[in-house]
Amino acid sequence: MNAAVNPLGSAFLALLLGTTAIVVPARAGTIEVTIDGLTFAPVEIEAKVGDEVEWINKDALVHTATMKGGTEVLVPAKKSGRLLMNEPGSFDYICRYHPNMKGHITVRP
Ligand SMILES: [Cu+2]
Repeated sequence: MNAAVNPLGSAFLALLLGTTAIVVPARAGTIEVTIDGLTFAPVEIEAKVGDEVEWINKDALVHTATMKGGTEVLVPAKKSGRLLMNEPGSFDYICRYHPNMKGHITVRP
């Protein structure tokens, strides 16, 4: 292992030096949550910072994924919506229109 050729290492260095840098985590991925019959599935997901969560709405109703604190993704009927996980933490969310719809995202650093 040679730290000098680690691309993340140089990104961190750029950050430390105050250079404008867009850090793209090496293994960013997409975690899919299906909405079907007014239910998020799976209810509990785990992501890493830099991952996106995609909600895929199979219902003929508009839904949202609304986090405590205000971040909200609109998920139109038969369409999908995405959100970049840019901070670690533990987030409960609901659908604004159907508050019985509940989900949870754990975002690891
Ligand atoms: Cu809804």
